[in-house]
Amino acid sequence: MPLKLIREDITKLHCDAIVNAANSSLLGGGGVDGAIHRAAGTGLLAECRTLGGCRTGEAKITKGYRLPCKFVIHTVGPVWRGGAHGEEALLRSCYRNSLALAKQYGCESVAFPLISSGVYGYPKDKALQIAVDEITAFLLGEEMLVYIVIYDKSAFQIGEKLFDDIAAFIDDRYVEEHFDFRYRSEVFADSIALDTDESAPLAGDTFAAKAPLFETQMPACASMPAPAAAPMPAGQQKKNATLDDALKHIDESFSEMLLRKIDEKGMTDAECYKKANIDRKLFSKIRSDRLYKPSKTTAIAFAIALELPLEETKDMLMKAGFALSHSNKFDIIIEYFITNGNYNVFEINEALFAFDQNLLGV
Ligand code: AR6
Repeated sequence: MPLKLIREDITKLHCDAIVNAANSSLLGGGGVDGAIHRAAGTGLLAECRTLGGCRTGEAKITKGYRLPCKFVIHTVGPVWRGGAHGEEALLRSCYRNSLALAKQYGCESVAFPLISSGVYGYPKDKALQIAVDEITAFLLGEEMLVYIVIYDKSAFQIGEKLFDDIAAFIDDRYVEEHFDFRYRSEVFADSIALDTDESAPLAGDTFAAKAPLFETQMPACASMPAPAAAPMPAGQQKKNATLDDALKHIDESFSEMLLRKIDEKGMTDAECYKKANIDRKLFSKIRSDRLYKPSKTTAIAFAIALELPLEETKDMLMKAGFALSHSNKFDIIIEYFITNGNYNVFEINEALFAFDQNLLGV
């Protein structure tokens, strides 16, 4: 089952367990710990007193009391002391131990705050990376719905370089779409925090130089006998091949195309839906219903899991009745990642989250 990034107060979540970023006394404190104790009431503190504290990197579980969740998993993150004091290993073990406890108690859904990233000072981008790494590694072998809860937007940072690249890519595509430069200011009004320097060269140009070429090259025909008629230009041959291919699959539904592509890529179903951040039940529905109509985010999530190039992604979306356009940020961000050959659905979701867009998967 999938990983979801959400912006919420963790104490409001109706899931089986929420994780508390506690201190080793387990007797409450500030930050998320304070919020959880306040919302749970004194019963939680009374149970915590019986636990004998908790060492850094370890986790203990209690009931949820007045919280909407069944359990609270208390874990103690490391205090950031520059990174050379075993902080990373300790933070990883917070996630591992908490997830192991959630599994042991039969939880189907669990929500994490960004442990150590507040009072304990762990750099937020690193803390997020570790959370995503550990949770996705766990989900490869388990069925659980795991949330990473981002409380305030400023607590969330994707790399500055990535943010700037995507912002520039959006800028470039919007400009392309709206063409007339008089519209640029309106376009910017709709962009989120795109503090682009108008006098700087458009970063889209830089991007074009970096972007990998996706179209497959036709085999060279130098050694073939000279044809009687003038040879078809390579571009035309390529178009015909694509057209032939498209015509062959013209009646295929979204579900059929998905299953065919999974076979062609030599993937198992589970590899595909996990990579797409889609849960097993939804995948089964799509598999068993030839005419299933997925949401746009689901359709794209599968195209990403299958690592389809842009044109095939568009074909697949079309089967579900959607298109990618340049007049919407979500679509442009997807295009950015595909043309950069980055098919990591979790990294894409981090970027979509940073730009306030819907996330891929369920
Ligand atoms: N829901 C979700 N996330 C929250 C909430 C909330 N209600 N409140 C804060 N956060 P912190 P730490 C986020 O400081 O760094 C306590 O005093 C917050 O934005 O709660 O592990 C304990 O007793 C941040 O991103 O935990 C310990 O002494 C994240 O939760 C110490 O702080 C973690 O911030 C633990 O420090």
